[in-house]
Amino acid sequence: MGLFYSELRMNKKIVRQILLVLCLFLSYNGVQGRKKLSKSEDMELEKQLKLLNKPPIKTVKTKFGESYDCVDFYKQHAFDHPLLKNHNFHPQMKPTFAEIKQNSYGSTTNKLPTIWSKDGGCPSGTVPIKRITKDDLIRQRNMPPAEPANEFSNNDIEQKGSYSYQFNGYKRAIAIPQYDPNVTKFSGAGMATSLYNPHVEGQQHSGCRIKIQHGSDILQVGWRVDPTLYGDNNTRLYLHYQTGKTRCFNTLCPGFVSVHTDIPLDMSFEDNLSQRGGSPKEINLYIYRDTGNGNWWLLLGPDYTQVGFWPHNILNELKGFATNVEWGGVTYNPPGLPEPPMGSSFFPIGNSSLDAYCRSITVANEVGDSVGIYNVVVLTENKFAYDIQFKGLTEGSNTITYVFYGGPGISNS
Ligand SMILES: *[C@@H]1O[C@H](CO)[C@@H](O)[C@H](O)[C@H]1NC(C)=O
Ligand SMILES: *[C@@H]1O[C@H](CO)[C@@H](O)[C@H](O)[C@H]1NC(C)=O
Ligand SMILES: *[C@@H]1O[C@H](CO)[C@@H](O)[C@H](O)[C@H]1NC(C)=O
Ligand SMILES: CC(=O)N[C@H]1CO[C@H](CO)[C@@H](O)[C@@H]1O
Repeated sequence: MGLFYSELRMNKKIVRQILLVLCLFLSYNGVQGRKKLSKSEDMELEKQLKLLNKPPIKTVKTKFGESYDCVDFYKQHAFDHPLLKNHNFHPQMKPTFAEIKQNSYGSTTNKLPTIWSKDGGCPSGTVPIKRITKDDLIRQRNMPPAEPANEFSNNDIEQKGSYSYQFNGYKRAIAIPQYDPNVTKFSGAGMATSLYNPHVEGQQHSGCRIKIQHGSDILQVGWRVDPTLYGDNNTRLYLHYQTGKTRCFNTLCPGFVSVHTDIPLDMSFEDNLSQRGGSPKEINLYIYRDTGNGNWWLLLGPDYTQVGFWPHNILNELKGFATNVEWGGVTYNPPGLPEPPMGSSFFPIGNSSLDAYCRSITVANEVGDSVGIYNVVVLTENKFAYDIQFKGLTEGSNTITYVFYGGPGISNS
């Protein structure tokens, strides 16, 4: 028995080493490939860069030393979308929401971080955009396929309990609202999420998000550690939308219209991360549909700062309401490599200072009123790697809902 196990371990070790060598070889080839770009490939990249990078009015720096271009509102890449050619948007645009109920009380609420150096951020009438480099484009060619778009229903989850099959490399630990006949159409969702920096390698990524969906239209906002997307291991904000054959992150393809001069969609949270056992650092994230015109807004922070919106006319099913909402963690591992850690990298035990969480989860109903969610159904796609639990905790005179999620992934040792 002992021999068998140690042999197995040995084999695993060898396999891992082979994989590692393969990876190194592949990435070495990648670097070589970079030098060997054919002339036409190179020209294609230059063309893409020219489309993506608009001439800046000014370039500013964050306190972490990253540069952002301040791009004239009207020149942003969003407006290269064929359906936005004749838009009448302007930098002072505001949504016309029914009042959003302040539902994110609690002692750990943070103000939105200021990310700019002491020289300040972008001037009004502009939006901050990270300049894309050729290396970014080459690296992003290795982005995995999008997360499968199946919509979980309460029935699916209750019947199957825990999915444990390989899901195209994606693993989720998520909560969805329990079916409520009074709220079947959603015009938004929100949460406060604690910020962590799970360790990822190679093409793995790990994060947490809100996802709202109707059929094959999906909008997401969250944070993630994703070196393939970002070229570093920082915990960063991300947006993703998919509709028809279009799927894209942040402003890498046209669609999302930024209005805020201070908030880049890929902003780093590197000095505002939670340390396990300490008081959690978090950010409030909301996606709300403007009941007036059907545009979907991204709001951020405890004051619902208006960052920008997905115009309704670039969407299909989400021209109307969402039929599904998810909160929770997602990881990706390329085939043959282990699952990375998720959240705080530990299985949740129901303590907000030890576990990663989504708290004060809300939806907006058909008429746009924000509704706290007190009953959810939870799903873990690999219960050996990740777990999730839902809990209401009394804090002062309030009950705060927590979706605790996370786990170590499949350990490498
Ligand atoms: C749905 O709304 C009706 C009428 O307001 C109410 O009586 C009922 O309790 C609600 N159902 C649920 C599940 O909340
Ligand atoms: C991210 O972290 C891994 C593991 O520490 C490291 O191997 C890799 O070089 C880092 N990637 C970047 C882009 O910094
Ligand atoms: C949660 O964890 C913290 C840090 O370890 C500890 O101080 C606190 O007592 C725990 N809370 C509960 C309710 O167990
Ligand atoms: C939102 C938040 O907590 N922001 C803090 C991030 O960290 C910096 C430096 O530690 C603080 O100055 C911010 O207030």
